Amino acid sequence: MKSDFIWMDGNLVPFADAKIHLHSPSLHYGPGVFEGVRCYDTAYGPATFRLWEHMVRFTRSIHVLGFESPYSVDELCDAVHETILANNLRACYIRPLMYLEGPLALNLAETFPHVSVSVWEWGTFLGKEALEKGASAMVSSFTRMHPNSSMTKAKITGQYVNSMLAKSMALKSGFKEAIMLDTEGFVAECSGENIFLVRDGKIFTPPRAAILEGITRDCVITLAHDLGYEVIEEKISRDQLYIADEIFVTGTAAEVTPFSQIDYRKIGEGKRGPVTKEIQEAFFENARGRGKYAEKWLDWSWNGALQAGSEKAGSKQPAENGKVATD
Ligand code: PPE
Repeated sequence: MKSDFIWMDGNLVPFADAKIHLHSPSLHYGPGVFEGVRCYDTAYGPATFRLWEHMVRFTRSIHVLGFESPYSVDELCDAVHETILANNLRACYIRPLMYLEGPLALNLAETFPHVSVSVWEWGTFLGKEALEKGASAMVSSFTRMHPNSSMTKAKITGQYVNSMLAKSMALKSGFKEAIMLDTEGFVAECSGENIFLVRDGKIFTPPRAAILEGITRDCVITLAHDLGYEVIEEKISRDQLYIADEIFVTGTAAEVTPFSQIDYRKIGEGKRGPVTKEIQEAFFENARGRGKYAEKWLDWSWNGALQAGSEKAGSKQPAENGKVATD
């Protein structure tokens, strides 16, 4: 997770100097906000994937916590690109973070938000093998937070204690990931991924109220519709997972990863199924700059410095909103 520089409130700070005070309320009580974004090395050079949407979600998470972002979405996108360029990376994971400084009290009113952007090289999240063979998961005994005690639409740092408890227990028990049920006992999401199941050629996924509205989830729904699949958002029970033909999870870190086994039960054929394969391929095709949505989802307008010498660099012009203009 190391890099040369971290962006902190407008300055590029050497990695070793990127420090905050021990008395940050974010450290004591957990009020902070983060995002996870990827930069792919594409046919057009390094390109950030749906950065605009991630930064909109970042500012909305800050808003849910009761603050206004000190930076606009445009400024945050620029900060991300500046940080990738400073670290000279072609493909990386991007971690924007909002943390607080101010008095140590259970009162957000007197605290002040700061923003940082870190980047690092991060390969396949659940293991390269899992992309084809599938990963194993367990249904966690830790319940996903109630939407009225934690704000599931926001990526609030403290809420991830719930995810960490579930994932650590799953790993210790020999599984790769934890599936979490909501307070009513229906399937919500994984510790850091949304979940889909395929049954009789139809795709099902839990409704949005109690989960994070994943941006990869949105990509997958779009791609699945294009491929002719019906995608149904409805409550899913634990045993509906067991009898699914295929299960896959989606997330910026996990991308599109099949689950081959849940709670010691084989799912479908016990490996990546045909629908998952189709969707996964469509996802990676677009992420690598070759699919129908590449121009909409990727932004490579900023990569000139990293792309010197490449034929395709600069072949697309940045639009006014910072996204890539279409032909
Ligand atoms: N649910 C949760 C709880 C979640 O944290 C993520 C992202 C998702 C769904 C998928 O959202 P999206 O990335 O927009 O498709 N989890 C991030 C953090 C992972 C981590 O281990 O850290 C991520 O994938 O970047």
